[in-house]
Amino acid sequence: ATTSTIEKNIEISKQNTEHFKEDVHAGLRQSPKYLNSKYFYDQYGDSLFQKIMAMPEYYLTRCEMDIFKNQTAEIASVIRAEQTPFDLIELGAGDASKSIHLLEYLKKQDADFRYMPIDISGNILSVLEKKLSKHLPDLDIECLQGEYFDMLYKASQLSTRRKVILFLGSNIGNMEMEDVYRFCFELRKNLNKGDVVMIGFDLKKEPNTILNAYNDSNGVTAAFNLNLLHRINRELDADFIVDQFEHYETYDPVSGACRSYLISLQEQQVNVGDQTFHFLENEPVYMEVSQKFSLEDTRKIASQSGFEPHYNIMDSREWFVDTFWTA
Ligand code: AVI
Repeated sequence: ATTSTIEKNIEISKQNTEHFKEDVHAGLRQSPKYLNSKYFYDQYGDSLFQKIMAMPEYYLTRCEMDIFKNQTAEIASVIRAEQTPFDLIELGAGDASKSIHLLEYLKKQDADFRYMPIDISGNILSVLEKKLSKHLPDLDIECLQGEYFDMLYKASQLSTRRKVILFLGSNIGNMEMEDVYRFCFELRKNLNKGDVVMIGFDLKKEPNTILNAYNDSNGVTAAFNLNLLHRINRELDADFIVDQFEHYETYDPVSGACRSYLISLQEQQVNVGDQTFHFLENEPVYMEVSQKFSLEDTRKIASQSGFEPHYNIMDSREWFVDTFWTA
């Protein structure tokens, strides 16, 4: 890398840290206190999430894997209904463990496409790029690190081909319901008529099955939440005593919201950079929502944001749906 790219990267990393600090400060001033789960994914957070995906309780990955492994031809025929070249853009690609089956299939079919994974984590993107260059050396790939809409805009500047957007793993569930609507509306605005989106939604089901997926007995999900406090300590010069917080999970079968909290086990003060926050004993810090949906919810979200619901593919137990909407 040249001196100017190194300087540019240092500048970007400084700006990211500044945003992170502003978000943490603002969140801890709110009532209830709040930390945004998009910051879970530093290097250790990525590895904990990989562990979560491999847990027997975390059924989501296996459900969507079932769809990607066993209904690949169906997925390909929906996204290739129009036989024109396309950009396959994956929002929050992670290690692409599911979409890799689709990529393989499309390559075998000799489909004309470029794969553009977008992720907030530069760490996971470099892992992904290495994995794909080994596994699918002929794949045309362009990794984009950053926020979804910034990178979607960048993707549009790089090419004018038809877009197929993948947003898998019920990542959409990590938004509050009103943000889900706002997000889908914004997504539609960034697409052209005929573009396709494929979104994975985790469906409402037996409540304990859902709760257990986020409250595993080995404490991996707890460590995943608590890791954000370690990250804040390291990156924002903070002094959380991590042992003084406990993970607490809830699931409301009416609204479909599964929410995680960290509970302060004692009254305490925490410094984050130049600001001090006061925690009461048993005060919750709201960390994350993992929203569960009905099929009716997904149709409503599509039509209210200007998409045409087109096709649904579910796993064999009907616990998870990948919906296809056209712009
Ligand atoms: C990334 N996201 C879809 C996960 C979920 O299921 O909400 C994040 C997660 N949080 C705890 N376990 C998994």
